[in-house]
Amino acid sequence: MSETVAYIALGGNVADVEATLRQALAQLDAAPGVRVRRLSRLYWTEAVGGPPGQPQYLNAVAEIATSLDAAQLLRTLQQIERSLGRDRAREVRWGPRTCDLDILLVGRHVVNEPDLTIPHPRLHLRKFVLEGLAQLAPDLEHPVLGKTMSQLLRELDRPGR
Ligand code: A4P
Ligand code: MG
Repeated sequence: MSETVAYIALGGNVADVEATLRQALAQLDAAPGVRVRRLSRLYWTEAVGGPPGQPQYLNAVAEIATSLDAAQLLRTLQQIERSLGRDRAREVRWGPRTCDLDILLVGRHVVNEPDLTIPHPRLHLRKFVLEGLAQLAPDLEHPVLGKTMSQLLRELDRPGR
């Protein structure tokens, strides 16, 4: 079966986030059709958006190899989020959460469905995602913007340029 390399963003800011993110990774690696290949370092970041005064987030990016298509991968991630106690019905947009798993990139695929956008629509705007991506894959090109992950990160470090 053919495998695609994909990148997943992990983030959370409630309870013992490091333990939660490590459980998420273990579940991801155990899911049918998914292998975790590499993990960026785990890093603390200031909350972006959402209600004021949220605690910092712990973020990381995982590189996986998968035989799932993007929709199946999204369902797998949402199942893991639920099993780790995430309850979307009680959440504020961009507010505190135990574990958020987002699909950043799936090979060079471009998906524009009502419930799934790949590359992740805010990937290039967010340092908390690009830091991990640029660590794992600095020369990887964004399939729509045509810039590498390290270029995108540099551009965020120099706003207005
Ligand atoms: N969806 C569409 N495209 C994707 C994709 N590529 N990956 C849909 C995952 N999901 C995707 O997501 C809402 C809907 O997006 C899903 O039903 C899915 O069909 P969600 O996880 O329920 O809600 P969310 O996470 O609050 O929304 P979203 O848009 O993923 O939020 P963001 O933009 O990821 O922001 N600050 C720091 N420092 N670190 C963080 O990790 N995270 C957020 C969440 C805000 N601020 C943060 C952080
Ligand atoms: Mg999400």
